Amino acid sequence: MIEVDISEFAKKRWWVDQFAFVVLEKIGQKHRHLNLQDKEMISIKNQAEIEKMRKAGKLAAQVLNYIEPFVKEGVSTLYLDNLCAEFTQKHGATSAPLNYHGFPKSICTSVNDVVCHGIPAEKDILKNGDIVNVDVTVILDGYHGDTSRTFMIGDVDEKIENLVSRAENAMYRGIAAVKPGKYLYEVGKAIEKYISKFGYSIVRSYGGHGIGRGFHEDPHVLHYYSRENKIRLEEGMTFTVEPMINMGQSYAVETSPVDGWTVTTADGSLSAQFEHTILVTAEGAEILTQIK
Ligand SMILES: [Co+2]
Repeated sequence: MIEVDISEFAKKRWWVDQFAFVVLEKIGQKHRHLNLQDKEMISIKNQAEIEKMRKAGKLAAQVLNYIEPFVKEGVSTLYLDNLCAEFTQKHGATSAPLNYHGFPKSICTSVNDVVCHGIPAEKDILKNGDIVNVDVTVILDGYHGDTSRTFMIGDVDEKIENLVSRAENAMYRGIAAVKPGKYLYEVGKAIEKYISKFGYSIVRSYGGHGIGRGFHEDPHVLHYYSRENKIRLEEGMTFTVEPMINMGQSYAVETSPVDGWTVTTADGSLSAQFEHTILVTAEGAEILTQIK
């Protein structure tokens, strides 16, 4: 009878659905990957992973707080590197930059016209009026926390002070644009809208990045407006917002042919940067690298 056939079919369907449900549930609990355009693989962190990200983020923030009073006129950037490395180890973590694609130190120290990836060195002594970005990334229990701040040494010219505080504001504007359902390009759009009125430029060759088990995961986060970042934000995504703002009108940068790392502004103008690791939440963004 037809009725029997239908119920048999329905039974089979039910088992297929159950099986699919259980599998999806398992994947969801473990680690869900979203397949987006350009085959970008953005990991969605589950609750356990988020907890680990919070711990790693908090430690990275603690390293910056710890180093702040040492960032003074007369100290070498290598001294800061040593202190940060020691503090990180003491807290059961490792410094992610060390040996990352051959990077030789534990933190990045980028002074004045250095945009990013400056290598700490004994000969690099901080002077009155300098600015220096200290970029810290720790790995704690397998997860990364990445944050940076630009510090001012002694008496800094008012113009430079403005650049630094606006770079920080720009980062917070970008973070404030994060919300599930919105596109990632809103971050760059908000930063660009704010920065454009000062006659500065936003570095394009380097951006923020997804972060988690990996130091640099998808997506690549642009700090200027571009449809390339037409990626729908979802709860559980974790990435950095870290605009590099150049005082000059050109966003062009150069990488040192000598060390292969140090990135400077092409026009020699100063560059400032702030960075936080954030989690996309139902309400917006939770800053993981901030100690409340
Ligand atoms: Co970063």
